[in-house]
Amino acid sequence: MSAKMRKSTKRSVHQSVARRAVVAALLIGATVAAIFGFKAAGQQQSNQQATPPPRPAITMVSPEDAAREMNNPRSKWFREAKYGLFIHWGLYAIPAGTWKGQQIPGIGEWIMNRAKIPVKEYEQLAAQFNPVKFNAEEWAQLAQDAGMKYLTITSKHHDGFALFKSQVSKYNIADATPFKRDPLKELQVACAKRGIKLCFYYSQAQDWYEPNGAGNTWDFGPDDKKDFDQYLRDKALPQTREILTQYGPLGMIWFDTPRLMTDQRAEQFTKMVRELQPNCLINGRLGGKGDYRSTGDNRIPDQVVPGVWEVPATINHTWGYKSYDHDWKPPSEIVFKLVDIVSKGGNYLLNVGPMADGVIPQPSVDVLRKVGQWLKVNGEAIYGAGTTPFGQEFGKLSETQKNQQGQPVFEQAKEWRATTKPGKLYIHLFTWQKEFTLDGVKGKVTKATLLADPKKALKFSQTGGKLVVQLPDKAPGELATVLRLEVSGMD
Ligand code: FHN
Repeated sequence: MSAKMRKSTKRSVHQSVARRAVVAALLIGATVAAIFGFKAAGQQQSNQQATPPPRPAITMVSPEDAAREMNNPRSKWFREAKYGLFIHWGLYAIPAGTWKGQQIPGIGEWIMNRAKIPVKEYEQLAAQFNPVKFNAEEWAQLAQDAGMKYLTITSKHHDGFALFKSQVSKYNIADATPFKRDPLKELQVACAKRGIKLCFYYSQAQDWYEPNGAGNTWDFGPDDKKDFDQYLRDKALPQTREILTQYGPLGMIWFDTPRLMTDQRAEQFTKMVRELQPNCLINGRLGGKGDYRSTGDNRIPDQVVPGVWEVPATINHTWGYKSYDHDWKPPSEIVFKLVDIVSKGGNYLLNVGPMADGVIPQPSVDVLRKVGQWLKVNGEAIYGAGTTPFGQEFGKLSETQKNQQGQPVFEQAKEWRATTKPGKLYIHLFTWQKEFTLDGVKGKVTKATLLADPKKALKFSQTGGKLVVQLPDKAPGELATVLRLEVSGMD
């Protein structure tokens, strides 16, 4: 890449990052509010002056609990996988963000809630849902081409509509739509063929279709007047049983927004999962203890976080399809985020929102495939890789900028990141220079190569912990370049 091209790529990445930062801030506020059921900062009443402290990206746990997460044999595949495909698909793909001619603000799959659509109206979407272009093979192939090792799809989102054949509720794709097929069955077959772990998202608490499910106050009144246990007993638990028994071994169940969930209620789900599928993971949003932790949506911690965790993230600004959200993150940003997350110890669960006809929007497909090509060359530095031994590359607390609470803002640096494997150090370079200098190297570097050109040994010199590597004049590709260092005595 020429210096001019690099400059303009860098500029366009920065511009799009800045533009997206504003929307992301709004999205984070809305989704945090969605999970915990309180008003986001922008929705505060005017007489409430105090700004709540920013929520941390992730809940930290004790070193003992982090070690427990890491040593859990059930999560071995997940710790190695690092990168998964999230799919939010359901009836909300039909309105696609617009209801009765009005664009409804917020995330697409929340349209029923945001527009306060009565069940009697919303449920009529089922009669129109006929995704004849849905092709499980294509979706699973996309995940594979993208280098994603697991696929997590909404078996039932908050709108209460099941994307699978259910005996528990007729409000499901096989019984209530002209489509009649069971996409989850088809995905089971397509994923198994490709060795992709199939995982199901299931909204255990919010169910806006059910009088006693959490969340639908416009049809059914306040949540605290509901018989939530009746809803769990008659729908959420038996449907969880169905997804655990109808689709072969699952990688995980991804529960979400644990409103009204108590330890005791969560325990009923945990017990069922453990009994029916002892190897199936439980994510961190059930309401009790899961096998790992989720960060807030689109929240990447600033530093290494010990333990097992995952960042659920959007590729534009919605999970469910919205016809007018075209602000796709470019491949350079997705690669950066993937590397950043892996270098800090997490997994990246990146979402696409298929349209109502069953097609995944082409721009998102293009981005995923581009990142997949990068992973074909550089996957060695991602899959099963450990955290950075450094930390200085993440950035630092600002000396001038403060947040609303008066705390210094973290200024993220984006030049490079590091991941590790036994005897190997991988330096992911996001900007190019002819010489790369690294301080604080432990052990002795014996060889330096680029994953993109592994046969060519690079010249380097090491003095104590300071390493200087001579790089080629030009970066070998458009996206990050990975420098592979073989190191003795670093572990
Ligand atoms: O309310 C949901 C939202 O619709 C989406 O499913 C995300 C994905 O992490 N989870 C909740 C908000 O955090």
